[in-house]
Amino acid sequence: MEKIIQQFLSEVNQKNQNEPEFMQAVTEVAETVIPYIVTQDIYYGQNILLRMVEPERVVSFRVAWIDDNEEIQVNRGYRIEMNSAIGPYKGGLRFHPSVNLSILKFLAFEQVFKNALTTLPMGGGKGGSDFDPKGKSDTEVMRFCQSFMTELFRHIGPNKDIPAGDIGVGGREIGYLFGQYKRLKNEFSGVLTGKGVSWGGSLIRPEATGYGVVYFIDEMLKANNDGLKGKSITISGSGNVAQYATEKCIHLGAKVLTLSDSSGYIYDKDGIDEEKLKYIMNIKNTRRERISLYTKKYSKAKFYANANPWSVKCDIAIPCATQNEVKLSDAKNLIKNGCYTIGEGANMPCTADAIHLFTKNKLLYAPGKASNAGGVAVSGLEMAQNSLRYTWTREVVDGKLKEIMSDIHSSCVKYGADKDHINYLKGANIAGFVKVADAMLAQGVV
Ligand code: NDP
Ligand code: 2IT
Repeated sequence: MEKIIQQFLSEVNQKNQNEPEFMQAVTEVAETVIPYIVTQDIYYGQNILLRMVEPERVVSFRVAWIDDNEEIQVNRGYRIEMNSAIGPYKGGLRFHPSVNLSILKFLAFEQVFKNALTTLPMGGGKGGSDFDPKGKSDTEVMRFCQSFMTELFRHIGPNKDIPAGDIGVGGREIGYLFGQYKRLKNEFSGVLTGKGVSWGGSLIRPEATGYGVVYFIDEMLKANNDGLKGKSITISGSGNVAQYATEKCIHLGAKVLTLSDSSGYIYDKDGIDEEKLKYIMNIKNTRRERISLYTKKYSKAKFYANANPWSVKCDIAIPCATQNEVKLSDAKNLIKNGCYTIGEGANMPCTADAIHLFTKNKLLYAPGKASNAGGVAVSGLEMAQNSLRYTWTREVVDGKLKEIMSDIHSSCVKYGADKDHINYLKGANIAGFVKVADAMLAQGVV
């Protein structure tokens, strides 16, 4: 088995050199899915995984724009259209200086499995730019978004490819992107998700990823006759996902001790309550400032510069910032301090060796493609509402989100049950694979 997996990976690596994040995501899937494929006559010999690692289409384009000093800036834009077997391409846009082909291909690849898990008809894609929104004025961000969409619009559409937000792309950016698409196409359509509620957005979409990850953790705990009440939680990040994961933890009676950004983390041993969270939302969403400001208002809390929160003692850790933010040494610290549950809010936040350690120690480990699927699931519900030209209430959308997260948990259990343990990573990868592979087989050699 080891040999078959290595042969596959070396073939993929040959074609994708210098793409470490993409290879990391493919390796994790290959290690869990190939052993399953070889036991299934319908999949074996069809080279389905080999087809799945090749994007259906990759677009890269120039984004020129003029900054406030009237200087011409040039960024690179991308859209990876990975797989459309079960629906139109769907996935976020990331604006961050680190963005490159490898990162977007890993995100698009994971998105294919994630979207399949949601039970909704969405293929997988991802895009973005190396543009850094930090320190830019609103008008600079607007000009950038308009230039970006002036090229992207020809590749997307409500039945073709539906982008959304990700790191650095929130409500403000989706607004500017949507406005430009509408001008260029003279069409008001559900071409993007994460829209404002008064212009086609869905209630609960801003909350969905953060709420969803906590619903998923709750399902894992319930399966072990456990619950969130009274648990101490460490969360990284302080953006969209981290904020609403914090809110849901508070609602369910858990104590959130930490949040972070790229400058460091804050530790509040009394726990972050709703009032404190509101202040964090003000710092991050309105003032677009650093998380360290928190300690100016709440002086009992401490700020640790250039560090992550994984050395803080907790029961549950929820990484919600970025890829590879939990390394082997962090995993060791977490386990040493008694942490027994990890729910990934971010995409691929744990390195491969960190995951191996969690699995070896039988922690409850939820991979992002299962546990953070709530965001894209509610994006799917936004698309459904746009098609119906109708809006559902908060309660209806939240109820559907809860049901979807519970269904994803069941799929992971179905395909991930080992002797005395549920391997959620294996479960998520195989369940996602089966759905996409069946559709690809039915549609011929494509
Ligand atoms: P935001 O841009 O709202 O927030 C990102 C947060 O992570 C910020 O606090 C940011 O700090 C921090 N961060 C980003 N990059 C780094 C880095 N290289 N090192 C340290 N900290 C970093 O993004 P989201 O909350 O939307 O996304 C967070 C994660 O969740 C990403 O992995 C994303 O792919 C994933 N995700 C998001 C979904 C969504 O619906 N938004 C859905 C599913 C997954 P700073 O402000 O200093 O940059
Ligand atoms: O990683 C993700 O799932 C997202 N950034 C959300 C994608 C979406 O289409 O809502």
